[in-house]
Amino acid sequence: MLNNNIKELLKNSKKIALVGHIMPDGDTTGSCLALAYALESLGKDVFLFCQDDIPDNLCFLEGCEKFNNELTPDNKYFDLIFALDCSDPERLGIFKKLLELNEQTINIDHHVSNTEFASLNWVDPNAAATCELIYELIESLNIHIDINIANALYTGISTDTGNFSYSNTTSKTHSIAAQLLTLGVKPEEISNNLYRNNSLERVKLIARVIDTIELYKHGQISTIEITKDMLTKVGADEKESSGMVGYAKDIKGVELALLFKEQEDGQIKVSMRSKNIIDCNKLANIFGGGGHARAAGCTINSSLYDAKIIVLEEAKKLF
Ligand SMILES: [Mn+2]
Repeated sequence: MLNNNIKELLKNSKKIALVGHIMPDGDTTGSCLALAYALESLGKDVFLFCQDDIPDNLCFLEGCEKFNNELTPDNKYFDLIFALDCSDPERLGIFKKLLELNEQTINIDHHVSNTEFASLNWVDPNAAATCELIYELIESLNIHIDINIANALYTGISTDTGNFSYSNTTSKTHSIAAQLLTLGVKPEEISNNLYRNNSLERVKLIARVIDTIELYKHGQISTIEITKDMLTKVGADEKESSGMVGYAKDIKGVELALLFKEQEDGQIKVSMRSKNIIDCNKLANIFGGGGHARAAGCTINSSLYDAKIIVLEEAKKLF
C-alpha cells in the first residue's frame, strides 16, 4: 500500500520540502498548505516552495505567506521532497533543482499526463483534485484535521471541480467535502473568497477578453484571447487573468474551448477545455503539453496569431 511507503519515508525524515507548481492554483496551494500543517503537527520542519506568487483570491488561506520563491544555501537539502499537483518536473519551475539535489522524492498528483518523475509516485487520475489524495494521506496518518487543513483541502477540491460541477466530481469528492464541512469548513465563506472577490480591473479585463471570442467548426470550437496589451490597458496584472477559458466554454453548442494567452516571455500559453467528448490531454500532447481529458494546456513558441492557426487545425481533426 502506497500510503505505507510514504509513512515509512516520513518516519525517517525531519526536514521536509513541499513544492507546488508554477502559476499556482487552488489545488496545488491547498495541497501544500494542508500537508504542511499536517506534517508540522507530527513535529516535522516543513518548507514550502512555489516559484510564482499565490493568487490574491487564495491569500485568505492561513499560511499563504509561508511559501518561499527562491532557494537559499541552507534551504537546498532535505530529508524528503514532496511535489504536489505537478505532472512533470518542469511544473516545479526553478525548484526542479530540488529533485536533482535530493534523493528521496514523492510525487502526489492526479494528472493523467504525469511522468512519474519521483522516487515514489502516487498518481491517481480518478481523483478530482490532488487535495483528495492529501486528505486520504492525512487520514491514513491519523492526523487530526484542524480548520486550517480543512479549509485548504476544501479550496483545492472546490477550484479543481469548478465548485463541484465538472465531470471529475464524484461521490467520493462529495463525501470528502462533507467530512470537511463537519470539521468546520464554511462553504459560503470559501466561495465568497474564491469566486466573488474580483477587482474592478479584473472585471474590466473580462469584458475585453470576452470580446475576442470566435466560433469555429459550426460553433463547436470557441477561441478566446488574452494579450499583454489588454492587461496594460485595464491595469490588471497577470494573476488577474486566470479562469477566463470558462467564458468561451460556457456557450451553447461549444464542445471545445481554446484560450490563447500571451505570456510575459512572449510565448503563447494555450488552455483547452471540453464538455463531453474531445480529449484535451491528447490535443495538448501534440504540442508537448498535457493535463486531463476535460482540461489541459500547452505552451507554443510563436505569435498568438500563428498559435491559433496551428492549434485550431489539429483541434478540427478531432471532430
Ligand atoms: Mn489539480
